[in-house]
Amino acid sequence: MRRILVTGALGQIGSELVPALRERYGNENVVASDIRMPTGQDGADGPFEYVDCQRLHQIEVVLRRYDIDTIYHLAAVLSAVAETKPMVAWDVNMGSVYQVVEAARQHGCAVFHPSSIGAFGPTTPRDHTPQDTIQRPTTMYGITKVAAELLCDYYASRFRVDTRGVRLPGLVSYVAPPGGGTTDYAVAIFHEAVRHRHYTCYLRADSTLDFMYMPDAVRAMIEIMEADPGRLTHRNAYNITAMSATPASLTAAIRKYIPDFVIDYDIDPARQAIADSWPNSLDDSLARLDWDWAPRFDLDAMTADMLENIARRTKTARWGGGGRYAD
Ligand code: NAD
Ligand code: AKB
Repeated sequence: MRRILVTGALGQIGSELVPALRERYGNENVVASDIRMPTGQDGADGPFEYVDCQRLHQIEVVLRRYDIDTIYHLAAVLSAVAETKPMVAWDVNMGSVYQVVEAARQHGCAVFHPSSIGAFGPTTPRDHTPQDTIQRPTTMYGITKVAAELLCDYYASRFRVDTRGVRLPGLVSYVAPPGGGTTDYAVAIFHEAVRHRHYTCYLRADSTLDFMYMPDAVRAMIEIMEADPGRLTHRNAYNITAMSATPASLTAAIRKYIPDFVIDYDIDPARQAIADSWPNSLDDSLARLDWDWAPRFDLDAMTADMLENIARRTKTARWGGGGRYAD
């Protein structure tokens, strides 16, 4: 049975990954941690620890206290916020991943690290972006993601730390709000469609990016850590994707359920520039070959599930300002 520490556990991914890990490995075997403290029911079904993962000692205390063997390292600053605070993003993203792999080396832990489509840049082939290709990102977020991919590979080859990871596309979910990324519109559009039948989008109608529904992403993060290491031709940063979408195609999918939904556009040049530097679609064939990765939700299935769940919760739901959406 694994004993797992999740860093940055109160964010968009951790809010769904922690319950999934607890269901699979047992509540007491999954320690959630963050630099924010849980509110309401967050983390109530298992251990929670304050861990600033820029501080090696704080990580080590928890690894020892709970006899941890696997770290899911989610703490980070996302792309849009990183462009407004590049030095903070460098410190948090690089400082935390370095302390985590170093703690893992000293304590014999495996590490999951989520990279991103943000690890690519404007000179990367945009369509069916290959697994191994040009990575010259033009954002601070992307720079930290490429460096972290390399650092995790280094710790795997140099110190035999079992580091594994995927390059996630924009994630769509209804449980927790996204944490300041370029792809956040693809979450907000569903909430605004249900509540107001109207959304003002900060990206152009034709901005094409890869997306994935959170249940698929959570499953991918568990499956890669359980994959047969003998089959893995890469340690880190497997391309994975579920769909390529635009604000216009999301709008069309939503209108099948909410025909009077209206979208208009007020372009944010900063986030548009980031989106324009990222691929249109990833080639995830190596993940499919090496560890049988396959998404279950396409655009229509995700849209139906998002709208149904948001409608169910919407009477008192609100943007949580960093917490969960309230039921
Ligand atoms: P998020 O912003 O929602 O959550 C990040 C969490 O990290 C927050 O709860 C924050 O309080 C915490 N944190 C920040 N600094 C910390 C520190 N020093 N120590 C401990 N905790 C700290 O992010 P997310 O969407 O859950 O993303 C998690 C990871 O997945 C990140 O590495 C992100 O780059 C990656 N990723 C996310 C997406 C996506 O669409 N959500 C896509 C690609 C990659
Ligand atoms: C962001 O937009 O920053 C994230 C990501 C794709 O890495 N959602």
